Amino acid sequence: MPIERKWWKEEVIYQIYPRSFNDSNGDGIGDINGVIQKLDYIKELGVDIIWMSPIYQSPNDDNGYDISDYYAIHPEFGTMKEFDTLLKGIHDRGMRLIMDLVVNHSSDEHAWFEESRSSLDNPKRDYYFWKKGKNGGPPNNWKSFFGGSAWEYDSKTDEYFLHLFTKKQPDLNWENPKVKEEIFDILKFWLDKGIDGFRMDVIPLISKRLDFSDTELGSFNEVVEKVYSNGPKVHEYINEMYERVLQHYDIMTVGEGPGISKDVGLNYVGHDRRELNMIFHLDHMFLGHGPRGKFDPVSYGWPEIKKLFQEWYDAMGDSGWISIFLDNHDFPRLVSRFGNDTVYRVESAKCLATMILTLRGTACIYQGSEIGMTNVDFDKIEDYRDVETHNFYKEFTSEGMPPSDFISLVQQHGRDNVRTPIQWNETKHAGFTDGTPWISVNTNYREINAEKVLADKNSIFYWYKTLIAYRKEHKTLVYGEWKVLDDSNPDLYFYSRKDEEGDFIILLNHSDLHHEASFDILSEYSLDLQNLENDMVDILLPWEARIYRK
Ligand code: ISL
Ligand code: CA
Repeated sequence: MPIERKWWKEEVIYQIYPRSFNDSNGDGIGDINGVIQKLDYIKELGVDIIWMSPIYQSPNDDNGYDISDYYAIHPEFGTMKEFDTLLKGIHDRGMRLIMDLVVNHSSDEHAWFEESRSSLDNPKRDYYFWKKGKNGGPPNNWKSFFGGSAWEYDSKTDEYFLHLFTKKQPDLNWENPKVKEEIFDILKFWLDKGIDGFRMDVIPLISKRLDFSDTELGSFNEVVEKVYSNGPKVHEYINEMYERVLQHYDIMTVGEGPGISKDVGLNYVGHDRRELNMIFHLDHMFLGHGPRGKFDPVSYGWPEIKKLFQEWYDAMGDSGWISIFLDNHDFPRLVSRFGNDTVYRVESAKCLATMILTLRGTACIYQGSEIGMTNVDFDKIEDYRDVETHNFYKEFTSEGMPPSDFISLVQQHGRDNVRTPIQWNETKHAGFTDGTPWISVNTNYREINAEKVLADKNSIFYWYKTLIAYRKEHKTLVYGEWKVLDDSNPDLYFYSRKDEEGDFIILLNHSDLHHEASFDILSEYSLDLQNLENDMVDILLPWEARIYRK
């Protein structure tokens, strides 16, 4: 069967982390009106689909990924009326909006949980997972993603509740049909408002292994994959969501997939599955995570990254679909992690952009990548805001790690690297706010900002714009077969995209070195795009990217 053509395969996603995007009223927090003010900027880039991280009512223990009312906009972001204006502004510009759906867990301040915890026989008790302790401790040895036990004791009823994330994010019990009804109602509410789909937070985690047995696995990633993710009823639940709700709308869904390996990916996105349209698999994001996760790093390089891209391409075949991305609000800035954010910042940002927009999968760009924003180097724990960073700081330093050692790990791997305010211009606080930003602006904002890239036709911004337009013009880059042509040099990525409509070769140099590139086949092609000025046909400059066409 030929690969199916769908708008959500062709369009490009741009992720907004609203807290850090643009503050319109001087309270230091990015907001809906701030996004509205920048819609023309987003449109200028040429992207089609805006994914907004959560803007619902939330105590903000995990910046909105802990929702206390799924039907309300958090006042710090604005009002429902402003949301409607935003949605209209997006649609008027021919773009779409997808919202974050966080229904593996709610906030502990959600009315459901407040009732649930109030007594053993409360009708909402079974909205969450409550268990008796074992040997004076929690029911099992499961650990939370953010450190410590995944169980929290509640003295009121002398039981523990499950929270795979922070203790303010209790896991919802999808076994309970009433919970599913509540969730389907939430979906319908937002879809009926006219949004264009959902990014589904940790969706493979929604079905639990109900024996809650201890795990003997030593690495956290393995625990996620084999114990937390891909539970026995996960496909039943997602399929039910599809049959009951999703299929009735012209929308897209992308599941965030911690624990979804290439071996089970198609179960979520195979074209006949009636589940999700695509997944953000995290395999390449989790590269470098040691047994205890990101703050326990191990080394890796391009060979491992390329191997994963190959495996996922092979696993999806023409049936399933993934998104291609190199960072988001949970992982370091792509140019700092995969590129060179000092000497070759611009070159490497463009080179990585070329990869994102020429592999097979829906390209997803995280806010600030188009400016070339980098990681931050805050050196005090007080400068960080992320609950993950603070929890692991306590855990690791209490075990004896010197605080400065932990901080250097955070500077490389922490989530606040991507959560500093967007650098709009060189005025105070980078033009993000007239007040005091909720998290400090990266000190490099005078050098790196939107105003600067917009004024320079050779900037990263316009390279993205060119690539996005090029990909739209040449659908072969969306649907065409992908083939690695020569894998002998680990610093080079050399592949083709081909179908009956077109024939392309992409040549990328992922390194700070010059490399020879005398491939015979290139003589049959003409050079269409190149990220740097270089007349030497057979020599690639550091981080050079070229697109050839026949
Ligand atoms: O960043 C990670 C931990 O180091 C990832 O494992 C991340 O926690 C995981 O991918 C799930 O992320 C999603 O759910 C979390 C939320 O904190 C993240 O922001 C969100 O993307 C809980 O809702
Ligand atoms: Ca604000």
